[in-house]
Amino acid sequence: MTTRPAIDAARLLEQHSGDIAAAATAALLEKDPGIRSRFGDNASPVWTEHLRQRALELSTALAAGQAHLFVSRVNWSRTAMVARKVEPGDLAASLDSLRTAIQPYLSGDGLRLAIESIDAALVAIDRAADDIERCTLDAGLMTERVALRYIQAVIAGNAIPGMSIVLDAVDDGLSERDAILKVLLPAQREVGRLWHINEISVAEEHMVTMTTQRLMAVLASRGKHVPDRGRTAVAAAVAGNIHEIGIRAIAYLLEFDGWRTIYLGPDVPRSDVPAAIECFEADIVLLSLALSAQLPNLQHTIEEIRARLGNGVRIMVGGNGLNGAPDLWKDLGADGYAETAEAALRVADELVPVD
Ligand code: B12
Repeated sequence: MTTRPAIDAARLLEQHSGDIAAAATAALLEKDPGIRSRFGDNASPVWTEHLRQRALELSTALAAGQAHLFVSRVNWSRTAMVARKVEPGDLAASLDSLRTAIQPYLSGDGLRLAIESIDAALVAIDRAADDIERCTLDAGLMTERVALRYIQAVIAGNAIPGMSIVLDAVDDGLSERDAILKVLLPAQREVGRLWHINEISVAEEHMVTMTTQRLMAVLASRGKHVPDRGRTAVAAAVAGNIHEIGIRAIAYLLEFDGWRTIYLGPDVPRSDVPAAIECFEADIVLLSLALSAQLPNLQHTIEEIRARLGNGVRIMVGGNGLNGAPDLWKDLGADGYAETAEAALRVADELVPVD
C-alpha cells in the first residue's frame, strides 16, 4: 500500500539522488579508509554510482509501497559483490552512510519508511549465506541439455556450431516455439546467473545474447504460424530498458498464434507508444521492464497511453522488474500481468478474445 509520505519521500530521493550519493560516499570513505585503499582512485566514482543507484531503488520501492523490492536489489548487489571479492562489510557500511545521508532531505513518516527499508536490507544481507546461486538448467531434460551445449559452444567462440545445436534439435522434432521457450530463454537466464556470479564477462554474455537474437529471428521465420485471427498487439520495452530478448520472444510467439504483432524494440520513448497503438489500431500493448528502477518510466508510459487513448486498448505489463511484486500492475493502471512468456500468451488471449 503506497501512502502520501512514501510518495513524497520517493520524489525527494529521486530528485536529490546525486547529492545524497555524493554525501554518503564522502562519509563512507572518511569513516572507512580501508575502502579507499582497496578501491584506489576508483573508490569515489564507484561508490557514488553505487549509492546513487541505491537511492533510486529506494525511491522506486517507496513509490510502489513495496519495501521488499529494495531489499531484493540490495541482496542482488551482495551476491554480485561477493563474487567479485568485495567485502560484504563494505556494502553494509555503504547502507549505513546512505541512512545518514538521506536525513537532511526527508522527514516524518517518509524518513521513517526509508530508514525501515534500509534497516530491513541490512538485516537481510547480514543473514544471507555466501553460497553461490546454483545452475538453473537441468541436464536431464533434452531442451536444457541443448541450452547448456549452446551456451558452451557460443562462449567458446563457435556461434555457427552453437546455432546448429539448436537447429539440429528442431530438425529432430523440437518445435520452433519450444526452441525459443525451452532452450533460448532458459539459456539467457543461465547466462545472467553466470554473469551475476562473475563466471563470465560482459563480453561473453553479449556473445550469447547477440547469437540468441540472431537465432530467434531464424526460428521465428521458420516456425508454423496459424492464420491471422484479426488481433493486433504492440510490444515494447519501456524507456530505459535495453533488455529485449524476453519481450521480443513474446512478440514472436504471439505471431505463431496468429496475432499481427508490431514489435517496437527496446528503450521506446513513452510518447511513441500511444502513437504506434493508434497508427496500427492495436487491441493490446505489451510493456516490458527489466529493473524496478524503470518503474517510473513504465508508469509514465501507461499514463500517456490512457491520457491519449483512454481504456480503448488493453495494457499488459511484465518483465524481471516486476518479479516479486505480482499485484503492482493493478496500481500501475494496467489490465493484466504475466510472469512468463507462456502466461503472457494466455493473458493476452483472455484480454482480447477472438471474435
Ligand atoms: C542480456 C542481458 C543484458 C543485456 C541486454 C541486451 C539485449 N539486447 O537484450 C545488457 C548487457 C544490455 C544488459 C544490461 C543490464 N543488465 Co541485464 N541481463 C541480461 C540477461 C543475461 C538476459 C536477459 C534476457 O534475455 N532474459 C531472458 C528472458 C527470458 O527473461 P526476461 O527478460 O525476464 O523475460 C521474461 C519474463 O520476465 C517475461 N516478460 C518480459 N517482458 C515482459 C513483458 C510482458 C508484457 C509480459 C507479460 C511478460 C514479460 O517473459 C519473458 C519470457 O519468460 C539477464 C538475465 C535474466 N535472468 O534475464 C540480465 C539481467 C536482467 N540484467 C541485470 C542487470 C542488473 C543489468 C544492468 C543493470 C547491468 C549493469 N550494471 O549495467 C544493465 C541494465 C540495462 C538497462 N538499462 O536495462 C539483472 C537484473 C537484476 C534485477 N532484476 O535486479 C539480470 C537479471 C542479471 C542477473 N542475473 O543479475 N543486460
